[in-house]
Amino acid sequence: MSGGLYSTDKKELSAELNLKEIKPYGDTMNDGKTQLSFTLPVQCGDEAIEAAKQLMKKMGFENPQVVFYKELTKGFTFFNCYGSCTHNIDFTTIVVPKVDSCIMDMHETDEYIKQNIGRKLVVIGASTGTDAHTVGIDAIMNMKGFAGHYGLERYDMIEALNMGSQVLNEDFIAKAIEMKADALLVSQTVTQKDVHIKNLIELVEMLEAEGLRDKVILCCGGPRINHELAKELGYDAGFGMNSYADNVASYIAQEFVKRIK
Ligand code: B12
Repeated sequence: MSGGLYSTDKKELSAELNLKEIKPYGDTMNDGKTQLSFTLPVQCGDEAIEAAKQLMKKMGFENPQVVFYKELTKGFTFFNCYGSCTHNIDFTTIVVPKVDSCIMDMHETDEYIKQNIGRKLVVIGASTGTDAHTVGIDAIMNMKGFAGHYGLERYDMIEALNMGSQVLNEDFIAKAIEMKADALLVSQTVTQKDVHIKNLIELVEMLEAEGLRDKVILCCGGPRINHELAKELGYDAGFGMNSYADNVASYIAQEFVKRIK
């Protein structure tokens, strides 16, 4: 039977969705409802709340509401706010550069390396520079892995070394030379004042100076890294949030095979 209540609702909802003009969804299509939080460097009070609302209007939110506020410390107020976004995006024109490989699981990648390369690939990873965050690189490399995805140390056909955090670029390169690394994995979490950009570029320049850049597959990753940025900085591939060992292992194996062919 067609035209029941459920199918009518569905039809109405899909009729309202216009991919050329998408905006945030709260409980009704196109309502623009958004939650955001920020801190203003002003004394907590009514004037601070009014300032937050006026700022939201300038950001393009209708009906701005402060639903929570708290003094962080003297002279600083934190806000949680709701508002309706007045802007929209043409989703049909979005193009995002992506790592060009097909994602395989651990067993498939091991088998692929056995069949197509015939030896273990040597992969070294580190969180470099002043960055002390280890959880990201551990998620990719540690034997137990992350979110149900085994890390590179568990792969039969990958010899993986995780150097940990705050590894200087020169020490990273020295280890790469010593172990004859096929791939280098850099993790960067802190992006304040673009420290990651400086550090990532420095590594590329140092590898070039050593004549090593073309001899390794160079990848970076982290919560604020994406493939486009990685390419811009001179890396072969970049991996962001929700990436796993499967993604990077598949890429390295397939890229290695491309290069030897
Ligand atoms: C835990 C933590 C810490 C711990 C780290 C402990 C440790 N052993 O790692 C400690 C307390 C040391 C710490 C310190 C600091 N932290 Co901190 N920290 C965090 C926190 C809460 C979680 C990070 C985390 O573990 N995520 C979980 C992992 C699994 O996710 P991930 O890193 O994104 O990794 C995934 C992907 O990105 C990807 N990936 C990551 N790396 C790589 C690499 C490759 C090759 C590949 C393929 C993929 C990949 O794969 C992973 C799995 O999907 C975040 C906030 C948050 N909720 O994210 C802040 C956060 C990262 N920290 C922050 C800051 C500012 C700091 C400090 C500067 C604070 C300070 N003023 O001292 C210091 C920095 C010290 C330093 N020199 O680096 C900020 C960074 C802001 C920014 N944009 O720069 C955050 C976002 C908090 C915030 N909202 O302000 N921190």
